[in-house]
Amino acid sequence: MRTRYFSILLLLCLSTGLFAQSAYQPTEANLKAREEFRDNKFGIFLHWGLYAMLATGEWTMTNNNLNYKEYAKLAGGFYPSKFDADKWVAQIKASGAKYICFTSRHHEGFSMWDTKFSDFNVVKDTPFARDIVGELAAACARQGIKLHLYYSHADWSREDYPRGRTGRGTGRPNPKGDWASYYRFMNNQLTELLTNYGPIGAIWFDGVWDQDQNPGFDWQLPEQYALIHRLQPSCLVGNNHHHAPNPGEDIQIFERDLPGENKAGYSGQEVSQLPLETCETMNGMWGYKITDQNYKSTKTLIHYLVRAAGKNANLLMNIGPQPDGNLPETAVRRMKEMGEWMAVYGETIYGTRGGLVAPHDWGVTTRKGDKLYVHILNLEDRSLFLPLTQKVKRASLFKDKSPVKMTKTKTGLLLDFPEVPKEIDYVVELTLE
Ligand code: JFZ
Repeated sequence: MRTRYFSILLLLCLSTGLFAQSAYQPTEANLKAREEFRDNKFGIFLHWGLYAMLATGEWTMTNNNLNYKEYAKLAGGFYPSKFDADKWVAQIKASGAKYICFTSRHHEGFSMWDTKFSDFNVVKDTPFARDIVGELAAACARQGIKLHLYYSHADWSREDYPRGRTGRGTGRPNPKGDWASYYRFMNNQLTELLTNYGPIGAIWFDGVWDQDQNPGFDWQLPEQYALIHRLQPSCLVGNNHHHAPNPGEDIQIFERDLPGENKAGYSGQEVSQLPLETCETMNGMWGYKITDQNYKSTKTLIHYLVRAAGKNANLLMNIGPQPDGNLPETAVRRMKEMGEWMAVYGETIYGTRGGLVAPHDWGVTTRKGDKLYVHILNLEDRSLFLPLTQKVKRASLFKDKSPVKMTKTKTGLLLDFPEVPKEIDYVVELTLE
């Protein structure tokens, strides 16, 4: 009887992944890196690869069923003459972002660094012949900003990658691929990235969803994650799989939606206790798209960042660099304007955690030490009620520290303003007792 109970328990544990969960114990260094990640709040995502030359986004290869051997010829013309890693990093730092996440290899399969494990890379296969990841890593180190690396699990060019839901029309023979070979290849590449380029803040995986329709497909993620943590214990593992986090992951990623929301259709998964990050595009596409000038306004971008912070999440805002190596002018301007705002209000964002009042349409709250910052983004009244039961010592306008009238009620706190808040973000600073 006892053994039967035990085996049922064992089965339950195995099936819920409990055992696997307890197998991963993040190191002290990793836990510290997670908190630093939370404190950083804002990163810039860069999608750059051969697809930039086609200027229709990073999915063109599969969307247009481009043959992988034809596609590979793009490399022979890749010469981004304006590329200057230090200039990029300076432009990005001006936004107030604290990290850069760069596509080391996207689904097209082209490696943006000097890899020994595939000739389809920026050094061996292009006239440019410069190690872009290497130059970016050096510039980041020089200018004191963290580098994260996006790494695609899916690959539309490699013959050993088992055929998935996308990239079916790229002409690769052998739909079965050779999983053992592909898995070894990925781990070799990850080892290179985590050995030759200094500290990497995170590996940002994407593409496991490509095998969603192959039941039983095993990505062997736990071993891959363990490899990363062995090489760099403070490197955070994140995976854009659109599910609740797996064991071995250090951050939870959301795509185009804030945690708990699902307008884009990629979310709906539960929100975990891990550090959260949500990625969004500055225009409508991740990779460079020449016809897409539909950039979000600076106000919209700041609101996105503030709302993310209020939900305890980081914002990873994307830019698709041009084929000439420059960042699009509008993106650079938006970053500069966000940075001007952050220079004043960064105190209410960096190092904060989601506040004591739940996010609302009017705005959100962020918290740091004894301060609660009330970010009013969209209010049509001259007063705001906060269902806040903590004792508040003082209320003032963050910008000039002028007092804000507050009235305690039975159920919370009522704030009164001289006029309806009109600013991008009207920040009231509450000092808690
Ligand atoms: C993924 C990538 O495919 C995309 O190119 C970009 O890198 C973004 C940040 O992440 O977005 C997805 C992921 C999954 C699907 C679509 C887009 N999907 O399941 O169809």
